[in-house]
Amino acid sequence: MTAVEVIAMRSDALGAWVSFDPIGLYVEPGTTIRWIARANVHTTTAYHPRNDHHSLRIPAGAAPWDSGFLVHPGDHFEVTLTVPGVYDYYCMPHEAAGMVGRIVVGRPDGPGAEAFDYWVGRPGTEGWRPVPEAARRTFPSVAQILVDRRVRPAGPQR
Ligand SMILES: [Cu+2]
Repeated sequence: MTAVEVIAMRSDALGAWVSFDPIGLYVEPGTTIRWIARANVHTTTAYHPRNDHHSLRIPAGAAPWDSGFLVHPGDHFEVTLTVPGVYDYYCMPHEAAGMVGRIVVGRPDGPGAEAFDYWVGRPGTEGWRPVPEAARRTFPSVAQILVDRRVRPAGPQR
């Protein structure tokens, strides 16, 4: 039996507040993650150079994913994460607004555990896009995910 964890893709009525919920999650290797759109239009897209030159923030041996646009409430997308490490991902239309999430699979290591700019100046990273400021502020820390296992986002009433 495969374990399944659900991550909701939320928004307030005006789209001023958008978030993955939970934004931080710990799972064992082999867990299936199911993202479900609840309001607004979202994607779940791995931080990986193959996804529009984003920096690599998933384990080196893991396959990147990109759901494409999930338009209707209830639309969903699944990925099974088998390679241990930290996985950072974003929502394409809302990355600049800070809609990002982090999953720790078994072990808190790999590129997703590095500082956001770890790759700057390294050969082969030309053209990689830095993580936007609002996204940097939104990621829960790996340490918090290891303690809480499931990190809820700050609500729209901030
Ligand atoms: Cu979004």
